[in-house]
Amino acid sequence: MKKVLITGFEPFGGASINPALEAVKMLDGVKLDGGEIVICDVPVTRYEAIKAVTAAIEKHKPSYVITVGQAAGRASITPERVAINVDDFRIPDNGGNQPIDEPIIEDGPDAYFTTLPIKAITKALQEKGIPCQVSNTAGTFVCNHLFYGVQHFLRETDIGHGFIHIPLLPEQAAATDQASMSLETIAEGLRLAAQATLDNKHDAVIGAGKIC
Ligand code: PCA
Repeated sequence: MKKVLITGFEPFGGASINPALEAVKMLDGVKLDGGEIVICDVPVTRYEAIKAVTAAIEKHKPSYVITVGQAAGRASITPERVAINVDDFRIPDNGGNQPIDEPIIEDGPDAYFTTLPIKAITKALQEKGIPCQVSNTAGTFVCNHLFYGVQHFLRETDIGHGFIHIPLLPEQAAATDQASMSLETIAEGLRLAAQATLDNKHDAVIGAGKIC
């Protein structure tokens, strides 16, 4: 039985909740067709985040890893295409770190592409009525940092990994004009993403390009 490790970030920036962690907690032990979900929680702290996920990879020995974080303002679930080798933190992380234009891995490649079938994932969610779009930037904060660091750790393995950003919960967005999505929809979207990952060894050829 293949394991899919799905990880969720803790709250950050003074917030008391992170929908990534809440959704991932709902998926612990969930059975998939041909697999099972295992989870871990991740501190929003430079390098500690990478350490938490690589320790969980060593413990669970998954076939696939899906790292998940909150992206305030996004209206859909967004599988990320690319991680870049730069930390440029607009706010301090939970450890008080605020690097500006520093590499994540000294002498690492400029970028890593996802090794998840993000077009197939996007199609699977859209077909179930869950808003989902490929994203071409994971930002330059701890989410991109984790995405890059885990890709680097897995670079010589056949373990697939990618990052998915999710919207705020309605209660987080209630006093703002930002988009939101219910916890149940986010969790179901992540479950479908894990299933689509197991089902698609090769990604679907579907256009998701953007003109700025
Ligand atoms: N979102 C932040 C870090 C943790 C999280 O859930 C980000 O997008 O970088």
